[in-house]
Amino acid sequence: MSSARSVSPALSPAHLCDRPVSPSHRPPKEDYDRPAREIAPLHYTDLLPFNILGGPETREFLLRVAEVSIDYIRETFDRHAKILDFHQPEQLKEVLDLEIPAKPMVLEQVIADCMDALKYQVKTGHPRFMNQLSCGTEVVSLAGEWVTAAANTNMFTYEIAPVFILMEKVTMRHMREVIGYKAGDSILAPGGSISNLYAALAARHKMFPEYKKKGLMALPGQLVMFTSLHSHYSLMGAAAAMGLGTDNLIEVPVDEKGHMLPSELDRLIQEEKGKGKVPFFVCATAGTTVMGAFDPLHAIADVCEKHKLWFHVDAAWGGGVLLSKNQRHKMAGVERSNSITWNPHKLMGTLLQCSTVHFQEDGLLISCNQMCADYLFQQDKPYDVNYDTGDKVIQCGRHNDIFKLWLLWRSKGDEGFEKHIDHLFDMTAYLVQRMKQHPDKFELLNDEPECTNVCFWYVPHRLRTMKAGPERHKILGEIQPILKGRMMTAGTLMIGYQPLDHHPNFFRNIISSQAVRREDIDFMLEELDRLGYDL
Ligand code: ABU
Repeated sequence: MSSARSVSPALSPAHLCDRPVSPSHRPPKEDYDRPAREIAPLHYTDLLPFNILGGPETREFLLRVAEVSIDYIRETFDRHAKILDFHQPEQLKEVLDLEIPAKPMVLEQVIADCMDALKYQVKTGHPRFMNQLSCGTEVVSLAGEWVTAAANTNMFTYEIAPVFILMEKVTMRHMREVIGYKAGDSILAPGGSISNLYAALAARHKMFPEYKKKGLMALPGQLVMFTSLHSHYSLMGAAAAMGLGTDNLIEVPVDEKGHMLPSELDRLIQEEKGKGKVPFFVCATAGTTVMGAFDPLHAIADVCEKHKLWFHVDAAWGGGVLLSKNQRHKMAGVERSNSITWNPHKLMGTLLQCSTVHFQEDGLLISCNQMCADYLFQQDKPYDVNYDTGDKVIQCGRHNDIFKLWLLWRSKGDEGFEKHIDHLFDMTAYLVQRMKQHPDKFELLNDEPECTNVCFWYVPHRLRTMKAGPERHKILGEIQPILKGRMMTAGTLMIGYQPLDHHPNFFRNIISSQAVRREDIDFMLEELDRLGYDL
């Protein structure tokens, strides 16, 4: 899709009607300025657009809701406030009124509903929320999300989202430059899993373009794809969704730090070929979900080149390191990839959700996914229809995820983002340093974390003198979920846990929030000991 299309002469500006818009439906000027009536007893019908004179009340209502959000944000950053007020589902159903009424409710109730929704919500922006890869609340990004909601548009065509489409083009080009791609194409997708799926679909399309039309009959044999044992489960989802079957996602062994072993990749590709299967796609991971390991990209690129396979990098988590001169060496070789997933809603702190996928080759995404729906993607529109990006994806509707990222990047610049990433890594280094000062209480699984994942077991008092080894790990694996339960009940700290390979449950602490300070890390270590000492 590289040929520019001309503006339809029938709709060129010279032919546009220049008659003024009739003012007949505008409210009188003085109505904008009058004080709002008390909104508590009013109903939705007193607001715009039901009441065309309801401008002041609409403004008042929205300001009240904005205040509810702002109060929540302030409390989120208050270290003395709890992260959550945990209730079991049945208890929560009792304290909340969630039923849909037959009759309209007054605006006072609508505002109270907003407050209630936030009252029991986990404050994922709290400096002591370390539970997910996406922690933190970036205020400028939040402002972007508010504006996005006000604009409430769909991202499939330039026709209805002209400014946002241009922002998407500029921001995606900038990200490709940061990656090191000379040209290419990109799209925002609903999450890293779908981004990975887009990459695998494009890879199959590149190798077997007839598949789009003819389906399985176009394939010479059973396709297989490769990813590391520690990669994200979405690769398995992609293998299932694409009709390969999960047995045809080959998991490549990793070393003890969680890096894919390129020699094993090479061996497994040859093994699968020997079975008559058709390898087409390799996914390396830059920042594995649990350990935060970065696969060796150059070595994997060499294997892909040797076997002429598509090289995808899942950097949903780790992609942010590309913005830091101190950290980007971890992704050396990424410029050799065919595609990369990179989620700004993780390390970069953009509000959820904001996931991008980038391709080295331009034109492939649209060639792979285009269905030419006549009602949306008319080719005779009065502008260059190359700006209608919606036909590049298998979705139809696409949420506007770009504005909050673009606005955040404008506010920080590349420089601000570099500081942002460096801060996260500084805090991680501090956490590891502090844990190493107390080896009796904290047993580190990755004592030199590559990303901001710090994996560890908390050791309660009674086990501190027990010999390290599988027996102690087994008991520790049973204790960590109990400690997590205590954290949630206390509401003071949230850290996720999981098993991995032969390791029983351990904590995975994530620092991806700009709010985290040394004092939060000091608090965390003390709080773990306070809550878990007697377990
Ligand atoms: N890609 C999913 C992220 C999972 C997590 O936050 O731990």
